[in-house]
Amino acid sequence: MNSASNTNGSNGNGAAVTDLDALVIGAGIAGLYQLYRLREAGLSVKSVDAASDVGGTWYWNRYPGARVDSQSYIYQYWFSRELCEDWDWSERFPAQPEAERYLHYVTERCDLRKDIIFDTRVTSAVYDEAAKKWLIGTDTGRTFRAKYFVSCAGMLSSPLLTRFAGQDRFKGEVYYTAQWPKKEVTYAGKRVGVIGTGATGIQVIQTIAPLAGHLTVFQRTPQYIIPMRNPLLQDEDRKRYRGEFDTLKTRIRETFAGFDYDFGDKGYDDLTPQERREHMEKIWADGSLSFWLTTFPEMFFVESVNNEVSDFVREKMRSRIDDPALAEKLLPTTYGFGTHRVPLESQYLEAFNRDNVDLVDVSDNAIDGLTETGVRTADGTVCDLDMLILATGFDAGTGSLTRMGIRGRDGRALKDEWSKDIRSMLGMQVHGYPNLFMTAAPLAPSAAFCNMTTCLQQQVDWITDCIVHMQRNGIDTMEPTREAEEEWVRHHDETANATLVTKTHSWYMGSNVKGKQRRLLSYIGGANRYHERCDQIARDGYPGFALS
Ligand code: NA7
Repeated sequence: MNSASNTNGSNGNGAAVTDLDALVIGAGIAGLYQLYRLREAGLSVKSVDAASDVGGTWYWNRYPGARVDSQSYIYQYWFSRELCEDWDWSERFPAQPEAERYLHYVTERCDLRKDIIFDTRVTSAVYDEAAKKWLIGTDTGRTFRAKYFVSCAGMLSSPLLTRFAGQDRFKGEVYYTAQWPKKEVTYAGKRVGVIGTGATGIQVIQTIAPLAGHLTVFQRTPQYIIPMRNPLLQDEDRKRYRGEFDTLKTRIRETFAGFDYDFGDKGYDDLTPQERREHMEKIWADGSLSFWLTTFPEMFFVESVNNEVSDFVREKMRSRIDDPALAEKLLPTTYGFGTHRVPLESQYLEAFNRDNVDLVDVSDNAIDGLTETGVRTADGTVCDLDMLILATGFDAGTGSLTRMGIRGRDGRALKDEWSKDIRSMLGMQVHGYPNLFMTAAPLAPSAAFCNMTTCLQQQVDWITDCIVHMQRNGIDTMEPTREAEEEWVRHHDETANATLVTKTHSWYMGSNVKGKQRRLLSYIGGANRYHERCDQIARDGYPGFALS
């Protein structure tokens, strides 16, 4: 197999160019694995990352309370039994430091660090049609030329930072959850404000409520939540999941959402009201995302079923809030349970029962901007603060790719094309961008409806197989045909539009970013069905793709 890595060309401006077979963007879960797989396949490959170390999501999101919502023994790599044998997960749902340590462990064990270039952000990636290669520029001035350009830049890695008028004027401390500093942050005696009550904001709020002098939570949309059951893992637990390594490895690719649990055999209509209640109570007690992803499939399609589940969750939530008036603010009523990301939590609602925590409802009294001293709402009230924490979300799916300056055949720009129409083939390639491969990109199962590590590894495996196929068969370029891409987009939209998910405002639909096209970003037809389809395409010699 061809393998070449050298610095022997120039980018036309006289600067040296590093020639590679493949450049991988990102050194998070997907990027590390992609680097490993391509290197094992004999390609010359490097990874670049804007961060100063490995970890991706778990590098940037080191905010207080950051934690994985997938079970640790599911949230891991499956390519090596030894990695699993030699790593002891300490909790059912690991906190950020442990997830980050795990990725460091894999990096060292697989000797990946030597092929990763840190503190380097891609600023341009232009396809050279004559050379059939990508020329990739970075903010450090370093340039790469590669046949394959593989983005593992993450689905939730482009944070929405500037959200409010006068944001620079605030004189207190400001922290962004997605760019949390490594230094210690203290809350004692301080008036702290948190804007955002998504999965991130919830983790922050429940963690710092007992630490802050006073905490003010600015909530625009209340969340349905599931209490996390998070026991410490014992030796017998670790022995059990290690013993099930092969079974689990197969199982997670066969379920709807890439976990070890799945919908049961009986649907909603097969059960009596009493049985439905028992069914919900039983899954609720598991304290995991299974209540969202396995209770009733009908919940995603049928409004009456969704209402019943939503009522159940609201009832559970209400019982934990002391003040009935506060409960009305904290209980979601304008959308159905599960139609956007359901966070797991620990003592989130109890935080609002504390004397030092206030909720400011900004749903009909919007945040107007920041002043020197705090947050001003539309009614003119200013809430004075010493510290403001912004947990205001991401330009999901598209953001990490559109900011890279990607230009494909005929000078087309991905940013322009996706500003009008977010399209892809299986979420892994885009027509007009030969040999650009993507993980966690729009129209594939991802954070929304799939355990991230399952989907990412499946995509990396598929991409690697494509690249190996091309290398073995002397194929220079691969890109989806317009027709095949159109067919995938249609299937994706039909599947999405049959669900209630497309009726709810959230980052899933891109509606959290002004002007962004409203299209479900993640494929909701099932990670298992998606996986089968991808495999079938590979087995059939890649129909729907132009290989030349
Ligand atoms: P999310 O889920 O997009 O949450 C962002 C939060 O910020 C959400 O509560 C927003 O309210 C709120 N927000 C954003 N802009 C404003 C303004 N202008 N005023 C008030 N509130 C605002 O991001 P997360 O980081 O929590 O989670 C992203 C994913 O990361 C999560 O789903 C997991 O998969 C991991 P809104 O709901 O828009 O009314």
